[in-house]
Amino acid sequence: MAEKTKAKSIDQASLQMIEKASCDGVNLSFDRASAIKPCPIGEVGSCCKVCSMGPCRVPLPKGKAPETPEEKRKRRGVCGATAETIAARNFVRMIAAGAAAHSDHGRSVAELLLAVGRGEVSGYEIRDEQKLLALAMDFGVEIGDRPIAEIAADVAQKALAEFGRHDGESTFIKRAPLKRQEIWRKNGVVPRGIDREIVELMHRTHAGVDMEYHNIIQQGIRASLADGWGGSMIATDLQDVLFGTPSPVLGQINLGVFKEDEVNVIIHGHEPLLSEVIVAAAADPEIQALAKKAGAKGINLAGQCCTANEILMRHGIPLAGNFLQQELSLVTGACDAMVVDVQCIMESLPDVAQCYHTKIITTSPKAKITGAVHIDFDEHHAMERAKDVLKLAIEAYTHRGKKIQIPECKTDLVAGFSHETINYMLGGLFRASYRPLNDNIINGRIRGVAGVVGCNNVRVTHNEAHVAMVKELIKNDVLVLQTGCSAMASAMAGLMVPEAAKQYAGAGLASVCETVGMPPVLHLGSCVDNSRILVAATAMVKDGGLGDDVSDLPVAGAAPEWFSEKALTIGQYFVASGVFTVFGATWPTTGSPEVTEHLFGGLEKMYGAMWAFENDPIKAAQMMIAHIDKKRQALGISKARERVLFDMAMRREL
Ligand code: SF4
Ligand code: MSK
Repeated sequence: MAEKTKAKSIDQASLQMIEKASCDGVNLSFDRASAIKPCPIGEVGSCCKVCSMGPCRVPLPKGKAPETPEEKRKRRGVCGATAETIAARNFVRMIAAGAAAHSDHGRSVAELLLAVGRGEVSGYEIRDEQKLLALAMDFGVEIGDRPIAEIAADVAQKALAEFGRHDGESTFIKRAPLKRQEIWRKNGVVPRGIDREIVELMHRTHAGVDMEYHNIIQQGIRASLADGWGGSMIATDLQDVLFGTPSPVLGQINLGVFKEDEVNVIIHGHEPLLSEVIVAAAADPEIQALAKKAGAKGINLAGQCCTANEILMRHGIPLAGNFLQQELSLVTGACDAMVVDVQCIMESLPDVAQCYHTKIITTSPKAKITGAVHIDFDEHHAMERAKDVLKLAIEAYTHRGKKIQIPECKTDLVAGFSHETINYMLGGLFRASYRPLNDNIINGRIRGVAGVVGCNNVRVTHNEAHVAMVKELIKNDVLVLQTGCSAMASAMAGLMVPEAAKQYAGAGLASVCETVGMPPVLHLGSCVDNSRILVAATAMVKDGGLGDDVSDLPVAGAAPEWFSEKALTIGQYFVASGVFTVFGATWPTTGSPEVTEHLFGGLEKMYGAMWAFENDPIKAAQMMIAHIDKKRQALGISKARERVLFDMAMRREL
């Protein structure tokens, strides 16, 4: 295999398919990335195109630093906007787009819950009544002896009202530690309605409105919190109510999950509304009979990107792979249909599919692609639509060509570590709590906790940074929590099975994992499920012994291969929630040293946490570990000590 090809991914199955694509004459994102170099001015946030007098480019002068005050004074757009304003505006507009995507996902789930509560749809039910009742209490919905459907409808309406809340404070803000809430209030960033914060952000970044970069960043933070503690949290909680709160489940990942003798259907995107029904439809006798009539042994469902995480966690459906493997799934020649909903879908899919027999099926009125078949998903006719999708896949199966090559690569993983599962797994049914986790952090067996999340980015080697970073962290006794495509990268590398603890984790972390029977790297779900990490961090604070705010905890966050605006939003709400967060791949504000310095330093004084950038995953992991050690020192737990069991005399003295 050519060295140039090897540099594209660390995953053998992906490399095989990249080679096959080249033989098949298929143009992949990997090829396009070689052909299109990033614009060096746009990449660093120094290009403004928010009005028709531009685009204005305000790059740092090349080759001679530092810039003189006179040069700096002149480095402005036509309207007079400074490089700081332009970089800050670009940065927060990315946050707004990410927050909008997650939150619109949350809104769709709330609308479905309302329809279920009102009895307007079939094929869905309330799967986690306990979680629904807890939400009812959060929202102040009367429980009494009312029917569960009625409570569900009221909860859904309250959730929907969160999006348009005109003033006051977003309801879930109260879930955060009290000290964190005070920090937000002091800084004036407690979000109101999600829609309101995004609209205000877009207003403030219109030409000629907010022109002070600190102030612009503040609104970016407010919008990010509206996502993390609002839209995303609503999505996660209501999905758990409707589809069940995940618990540990064994699954498999990688392109080897395709089956040559079955109709292979990939479900790709983010929202589980349709995919949940497709899972049910695939087992329907009518569909099974049609598949057999077409000569297949059955229907083989697999997921891609975060829809994959959703159906894996709840049904054990295998994962074909992460973001950069979506085109590669088609290159196997064995993908009969790829059905997509929203987010992280490549527009090139119909073009790649033309080389094979694959049907690309869009399902959301919000996300159509030229060249794809569109079957409008409507929850009122969910089962019919799901069957329509599968019938198209069965039809496509009969047109399979000869270009089939399924890599023999698939890896086991255990997923489904929701906050509730971690609570139960560590504390037990009758004493569910984070106490054992906190105790193990205090006694030093676990050094700290890291949330490693986010995407793939074709500008860096596929999966390499995720896997290197996670291995470095667990080797140093840091328990890793993961979501999204990052979780899939670790799963492909075999880090998400309990046996990985012995092979890869430090002695302390390995001993805890072996006792509990858990992997050293926990899969918490999809992109919106980063809200589970916020809840877990808060539970650690509330259980005591590790300070009184998230910023006191020995925890850190990272997205080493991010590409999506959603990842930036997640990073920003991590930071604003008190979590030191390191990004890799690229950083979008370096065109303004002042804005970058504010994000990488100034925010620490305001929020007790800041951003950092480091492209080397080992160095980035070391930065996270250094931060964890700093927090351990501040907590007075930097020296490992065994837990002392108090006898009665010691208790009395205490
Ligand atoms: Fe140029 Fe100002 Fe218009 Fe931006 S808003 S494109 S800096 S004139
Ligand atoms: S799918 S946002 S590429 S993690 Fe959630 Fe993966 Fe990033 Fe999309």
